Amino acid sequence: MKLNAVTLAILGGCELGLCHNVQETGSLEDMWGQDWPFTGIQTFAHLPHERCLLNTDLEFDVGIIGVPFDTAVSFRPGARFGPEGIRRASQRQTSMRGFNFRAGINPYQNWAKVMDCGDIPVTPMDNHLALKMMGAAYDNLLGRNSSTEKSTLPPRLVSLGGDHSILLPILRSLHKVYGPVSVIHFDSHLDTWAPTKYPSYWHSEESEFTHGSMLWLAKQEGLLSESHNVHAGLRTRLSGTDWEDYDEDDEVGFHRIQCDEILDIGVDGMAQKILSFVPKDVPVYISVDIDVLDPSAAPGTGTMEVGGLLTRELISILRKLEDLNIVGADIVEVSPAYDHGDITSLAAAQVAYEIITSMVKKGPIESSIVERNKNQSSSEAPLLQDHIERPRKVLLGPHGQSLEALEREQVVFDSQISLL
Ligand SMILES: [Mn+2]
Repeated sequence: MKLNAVTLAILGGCELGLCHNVQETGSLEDMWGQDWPFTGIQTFAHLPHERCLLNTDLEFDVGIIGVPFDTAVSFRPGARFGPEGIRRASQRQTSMRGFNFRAGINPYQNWAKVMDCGDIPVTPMDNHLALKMMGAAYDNLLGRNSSTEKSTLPPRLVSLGGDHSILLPILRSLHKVYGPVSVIHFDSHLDTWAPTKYPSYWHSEESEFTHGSMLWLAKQEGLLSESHNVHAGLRTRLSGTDWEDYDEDDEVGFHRIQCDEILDIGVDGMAQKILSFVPKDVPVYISVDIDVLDPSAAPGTGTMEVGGLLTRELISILRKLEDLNIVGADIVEVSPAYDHGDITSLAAAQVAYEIITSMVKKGPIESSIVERNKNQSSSEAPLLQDHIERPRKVLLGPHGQSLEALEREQVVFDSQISLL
């Protein structure tokens, strides 16, 4: 009888009275290759992990990328720990039990190579440098081929934030591949505020880059579709004494769906309204600020607003958007330090799963859609020469005010403050 090491070990156990009469003949992969949800190094959904930024030859179809950056927030920081929290909360997702009953596919066992690309090691010390690093990282990730031969486009990325400002470098890099994209923005806040809406005597170019101004900045740079962008879930208080914020939001090119509307039109009505603003034949980006959920469902975030969506409602709306050409997505503003029982991170992990499902179910993006989009938009929104470095220019106010006018407004604001 030929004994292998495993059999010998078992026989050894028998001598001690611990024999279970088990004959182990499987390979090491058979015996030890399958993780439980609670074992293993915590990649997103136990997906295979590579540091994609270090291997530009690596090809994949959908990549999860962490962006642990949170130094552009106006209230509570902590979203730099979002990627870590979302990965931890995703551990009960596995390819073995990943069939999405709502969609009818298992996104982890289908045509697409889905992998966890690790994090962008972005600096917390200098936002100008951070913006440059994030842009360079996205250019790196989008500068390669998809794994499938059916696509001539780069892989699609699902970003785990990080605060919402990470959307600016993402849109800059996506613009080079797809032209202006339509943004579906799930958020309780507008995030189209001009930097002047954060008035302060103290100012630098870096201070204009925040988690509430990135969509305004994106508009100035021609990164957004002209009019096929939509906010869903809004319920923020507005500036001043009238609808000025909405007027400015119109100028940035967004349609608005208030969170309260779900009471009247329901989940299906909300989804249909989104689809009425976003054509089926354009590149679409989905950005999910987890604060679109009610604080009872997502307390672990920086700027909570009461009266939000239930997780169930958000998932249902997302599923109804699966026919769109989703070229990228993010889930941002998860701050585990404020979370309770991981419910916010859990919601974020599920949102990522639903979006990955949609990307896989739809199949590779057709290159003809991208070509048409770039040709149509070239006359509307000229490409900037350099999308990594933020243009060093004097930003005008939302109504085109001159710098002098803005300074006069600042003087008025300062005098108001001094009266308080
Ligand atoms: Mn936001």
